[in-house]
Parts: sequence; C-alpha cells; structure tokens
Amino acid sequence: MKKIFPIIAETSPKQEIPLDDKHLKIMEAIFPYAKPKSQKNLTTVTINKVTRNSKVMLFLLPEWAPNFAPYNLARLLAVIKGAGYQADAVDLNVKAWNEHTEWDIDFDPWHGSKEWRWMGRSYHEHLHEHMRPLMEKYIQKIEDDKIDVVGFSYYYCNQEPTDWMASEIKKRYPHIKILVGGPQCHAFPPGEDKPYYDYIVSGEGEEMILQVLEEIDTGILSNKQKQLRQVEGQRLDLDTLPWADYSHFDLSEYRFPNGVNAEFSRGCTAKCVFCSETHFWKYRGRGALNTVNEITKLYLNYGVDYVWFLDSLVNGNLNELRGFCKGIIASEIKIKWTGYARCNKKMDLDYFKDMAASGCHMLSYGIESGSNKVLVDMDKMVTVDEIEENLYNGALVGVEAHSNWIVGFPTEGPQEIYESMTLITRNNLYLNIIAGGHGFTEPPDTILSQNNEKFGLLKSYFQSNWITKDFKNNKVNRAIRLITFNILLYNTPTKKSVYNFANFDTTKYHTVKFNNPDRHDKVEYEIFDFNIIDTNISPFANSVVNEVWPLLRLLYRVKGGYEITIKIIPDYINNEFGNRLGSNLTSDMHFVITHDGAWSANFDFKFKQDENAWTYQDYSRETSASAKRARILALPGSQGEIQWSWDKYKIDIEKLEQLKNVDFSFEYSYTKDGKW
Ligand code: B12
Ligand code: SF4
Repeated sequence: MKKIFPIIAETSPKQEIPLDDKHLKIMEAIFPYAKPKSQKNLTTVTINKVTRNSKVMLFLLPEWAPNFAPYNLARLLAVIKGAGYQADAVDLNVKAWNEHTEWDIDFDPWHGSKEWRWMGRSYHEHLHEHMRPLMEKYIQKIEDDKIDVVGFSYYYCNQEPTDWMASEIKKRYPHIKILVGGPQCHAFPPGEDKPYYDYIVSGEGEEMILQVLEEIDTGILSNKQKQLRQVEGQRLDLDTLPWADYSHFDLSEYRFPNGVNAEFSRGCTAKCVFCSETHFWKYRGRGALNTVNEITKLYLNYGVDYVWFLDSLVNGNLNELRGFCKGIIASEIKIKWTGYARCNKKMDLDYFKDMAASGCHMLSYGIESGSNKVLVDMDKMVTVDEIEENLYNGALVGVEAHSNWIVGFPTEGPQEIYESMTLITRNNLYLNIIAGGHGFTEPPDTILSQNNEKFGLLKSYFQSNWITKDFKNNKVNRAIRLITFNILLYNTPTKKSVYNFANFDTTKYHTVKFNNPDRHDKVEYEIFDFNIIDTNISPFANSVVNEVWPLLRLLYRVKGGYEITIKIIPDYINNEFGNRLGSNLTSDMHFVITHDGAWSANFDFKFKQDENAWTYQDYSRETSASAKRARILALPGSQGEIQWSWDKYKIDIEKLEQLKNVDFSFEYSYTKDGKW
C-alpha cells in the first residue's frame, strides 16, 4: 500500500508509532475522509533547540475547572522545553481544589455558578486567606529553584489571586520577569495599572512565548511593560506543534485522573453574535491522522482512556472528525471522548454511529434557544428541527447530549423562552445534561456588544446590567426567567442515571405538587399571548409580573393539574447571582390549576430600585484584537476602527442624565381566576 500522508508523517514531531500493519490499517480507514493537509497559509512555529540560561516556571491559579491537567500550560511547556529552556509548571488551581474541603467556608468555590466568588472583593473577603499559604509556598519555591521567568495563565475568574501572586513575586524578587497570557488577555489585557507584568501576551502563545524568552535569555531587557499581540490573521499550524507535555503534572490530582485534554482545531467556523471566543483566533483544524496518533500514544504508553477535546467545536470540519473516528475504530483502542459541538444537519444517523463506535459518549452542544427567531437573531445557522434530529440520532446510538442554554438573550421574550422550555420537555429523554447558564451577559468582544443598539439594547446599564430600549428585558425579569427555567429543569424527568444541571438549589425558590407526578406529555410548540397582566405602572413592571407565565402554562400542558408557590427574596438572589442578576426584588407567587384548566393566581411583587441605578456602558471603544475583529463583522465598513466620537458620547450622556430620573420601583398584587 502506498504511503498516504507523507507530509504529516515527516513533519509531525512525535510520529514514533511504526508503520506496521495496524498503522496502515488506520491510515486506510482515515484516508477517504481526511486530507493530507487540511488548510493552507498556516504558520509553523520554529523551535530551535539550543543551550539556554533561563529557567521558566508556569502557573495556573484558581478558579478553573479541576478536571484535567492544564492543556495550555502543557502545550507551552512542550514548545519551550523543545527550544532548550529548563521549564516547570505548577497547577495551583488543582492543589487548592484538593485542599479546599478543609477551608472554613459555606460554599463550594469550584461550583460552576460560583466563579464570581473569586472576583473582586469577594475573593479577598472569603478566599485569599486560604489561598495565601499555598501561594507563599510556591513563591518560596521560585526563589529556591532560582527561576528567572514566571508565566501565568490569565482567566477572568483567576485575576485576583494571579495579580496578588505576580505582584508579590515582583516586590520580593524584582529581577524575575513575569509574563501573562491566556483568554483574559484577549478581551481585557492587564495594563499599566498592573506594572508587575513585564510581558502581556494576547493570542496563541506558542510563538510569542518563544519570542519573549529569547529576548530575556539574550539579555534584551526593558523596564517598560510590553504587550505582544498575535499577528492579525495568523493561524498556527497545529499539526507541526509538539504534542502537549503532561510530564509536570500528577494526573491523580485531577477529577478525571485517567483523562487528558486535546484539540482537533482552534477557532470556530461560525460567528454567533454573542460569542467572544470565535474572535480569538481564526479557524484551522488538525489532520485526523495526527490526532489519532497522539491519542493512540497516550493510550498505549500512559493508559489514558478518556479525552476531552477542548475545541470551540469538535465538528468544525466534519470530514476530518469522521476520519478521526474511523481511525480510532481501526486502531481498536478503547477510549471515551467528548467535546463541544454545533448542532449540524449534515450529521446524520450514520455519522453518529461512527462517532459512537470511536468512543464519543457525549457531545456538549451550544443549543442556546428553542426559538427559531432567537436562533436566527443569534446567527446560530441551525433550526429547531435540526437540533431535535441531532438529539434524537445521538440518543439512538449512545452519544449523549449535554446542552448549554442562554436564558435572557436580548431578543428573547416570554414566547421565546416558552419555546426553549418546550424543546426541553419534548426532548427530555435525549438530553442528559441541561446547563441553564447564568443568564445572558454581554462580553465586550462580540458582534452583539459592538453594535448592541441593533439588538435593541440601551447604551446605558440598569443596576450594572444591560437593559433593552423598551425596558422589557431587564435584569429583574431575567432573574425570574432564570429561576423559572431552572424550576422547569428540576421538574423535568431525564434519562435514568443522568441529571438536570440546575445551577442552584431551586427547592429554595419553589414548592410544587402535581396531581399526577408521573405524567409527562410530549407537547407541540404553540404561540401563546403571555401579556396577561397589565399593571398600568410601566413596561418594566409588566415584564416582571408576567415573567412566570411560560413556566405555568408549560407545566400545565405537560403535567396537567398542579399547585405551585414561588418565592423570591433579595437575600436569595443576591447571594445566588451576585451583582449579575441580584436585586432588591421580593415576590411571592401562588398558582393552582385543575386538570381541566381552571386556574387561580395570587401574586405579590415589590421591587426597590438601587440608588444610582443608571450607569454609562459602552464597549464600542474596546481596543483588544478580538473586539476589533468583532467590530469588523458588527459594523461592516468600519474595518474594525473605533467608531466612537465626543459628539456621540455627549448624546449618550444626555440620554443617561434623563434616565437618572427614571425610577422603576413598584409594588403590585394580582389576584385572579381564569380558564385555559
Ligand atoms: C474547554 C473550555 C472549558 C472547559 C474546561 C475544561 C477543563 N479545564 O477541564 C469547561 C467546560 C470546564 C469550561 C468552563 C468555563 N469556561 Co471555558 N472554555 C473552554 C475553551 C472552549 C477552551 C479552553 C482551552 O483550553 N483552549 C485551548 C488552549 C490551547 O487555549 P488557551 O487556554 O487560550 O491557551 C492559549 C493562549 O491563551 C495562550 N496562553 C494561555 N496561558 C498562557 C500563559 C502564558 C504565560 C502565555 C505566554 C500564553 C498563554 O497560549 C495558549 C496556547 O496557544 C475556551 C474557549 C477557547 N476556545 O479557548 C473557553 C473559555 C476559557 N471559558 C470561558 C468561560 C467564561 C468559562 C466559564 C466561566 C463558563 C461559565 N459561565 O460557566 C466556565 C468556568 C470554568 C471554571 N471557572 O472553572 C472563557 C474565559 C473568558 C476569559 N476572559 O477568561 C473562554 C475563553 C470562552 C469565552 N467564551 O470567552 N470551559
Ligand atoms: S457559540 Fe460556539 S458555535 Fe457559535 S461562534 Fe461561538 S464557539 Fe462557534
């Protein structure tokens, strides 16, 4: 048989698996689907191994998921060690996670909805005293090991401890150079107010870290902070990068000790308007053969049998992914794998069969909404029918569906959230995890926030969060929407051995008694008028008092008669959501409906607006590379340049001054009987 992939086989750094019969069988299986080189115009990172003087130590601080050894550090380690540097890495996140059960706190700091606890004042009030001894220990190690360069991976939720540790290192050992890179450097790179960072790296790190280290190693030292941005449009060639080096991590410390992360691709083929990560870097994939070889080696040499692919989407290139599946099947290794995916109508039942046979046990879909209108507004490029078909086919062959949802998108109203809830109850047995999210927030580097007026948002914020121009989508009704969405999840049965992923304890918010608890009907999508209550107070008040109806209506259609009480008090929501969706809202809603639709509602609401509720918020001046890329798409013709001017600013500020007189505080009671 002819050699099928000569280019990849020769340039890929660790092709150590001999071309025996099995390997040829694998290549034969991959060949009909994959290409020898999937894209053109990729940048190869040049790694020159020479003797270096500098010793490097990389760190990851909390909070980050303690599931697997940090892939980004393992990737960077492989590159810098390949170039001859002595390097080590410490995952302080996992070390803290392993210790935290001893900490005297009444919340789980690693729970998916508690990452805000690591931010701002909350970190210093509750967590710093626990983190400090661990950080001190490793600051000492930096001194003991005579480290010259320290690198940190920066996320929005690990800034506080990272800033603290970096500033302490600088204070105590000013000669040590400190670099910082990672996702938070794309959107809000730290600036001169954080002078302890000598180098700030924004974008893919493999080439830039070599540049920085070369500078330091050859003695080119500057006392000024230096920002490095990846060359616009550059895409590093993943096939020619060395595989991640996990040798500095103890896999037994992690939640999945038998697993690692890997990647098929970087970037995303879609441009959903709310998404920032699609603007980090341009899409390019990795050859299927390279990925199969890496995973096979990890399996055979290290016993790794679980792989979580970290891609924004594993199915950006359907052919290469299928090639990977065919290759793994031919290799006969028994792994399980998972990753994020887009729903895609091109994935038919046969496609799902191949994925399942290769060990894919679950895909994590960004479903976001069950409303075709909202999906179009989001530019998801997928319809509700296609989503349902993927879920169904996956369930048939055992590729389970983890689903991620956006509750409270700007163009989502009660009808649209009703459709999302309907999709969930219709497909409950095909969904194994339903992650309701934290409510839609507006990251700066998205198409939406670079032209947010197009999506009906006001330039100003209301109580630290976005609000639509008609005031009907605001953080107060969104909190109720998120709570009712989670109440629905809590009361929706899913498959045996799987669970609803409510981010918080919904039993605190509601009690419900169904006349027939086991009933769960599959209902059709319907259009329903949820403007049931008119308070005659304000559109804001109407949005709040009517927010509960989609849940009430759907529960009735799916489960028949029931009685429910929903309670919201400021303490709960402020503690649960922090500033994000917490507010001074008190509400008590009681609703009873009989099996034939006779209902009775008793609702009380009291909302007190904060002082200084209105603030100016404008992302159009963001200068990060990802914000610029988002702006190119949000404002065609702008070429990404900032469209801001003093004249526009003055108009916005005048509007803000007028808004400052608007007070939405209200009290309202509603008692009524009706018939559905
Ligand atoms: C996989 C993933 C997850 C997984 C993590 C899996 C795991 N750890 O086991 C899970 C599902 C747990 C997860 C959860 C969340 N995630 Co997430 N996640 C990702 C994702 C898709 C991939 C991350 C990744 O590893 N990429 C591949 C590596 C190679 O890229 P990288 O980490 O950026 O590293 C490169 C560069 O940044 C740079 N670099 C990194 N570190 C350093 C250090 C130095 C010194 C240098 C020089 C360079 C450098 O070089 C690296 C190699 O090129 C990213 C988006 C993306 N496509 O990157 C989001 C992302 C990291 N997640 C994000 C968020 C917001 C979350 C959540 C908070 C979501 C939520 N609301 O629940 C949670 C919270 C996680 C937590 N607190 O624990 C944001 C972070 C935003 C920010 N500014 O920090 C991202 C960027 C997505 C986004 N929408 O913007 N996530
Ligand atoms: S949300 Fe997912 S599919 Fe959409 S652009 Fe972002 S990464 Fe891609």
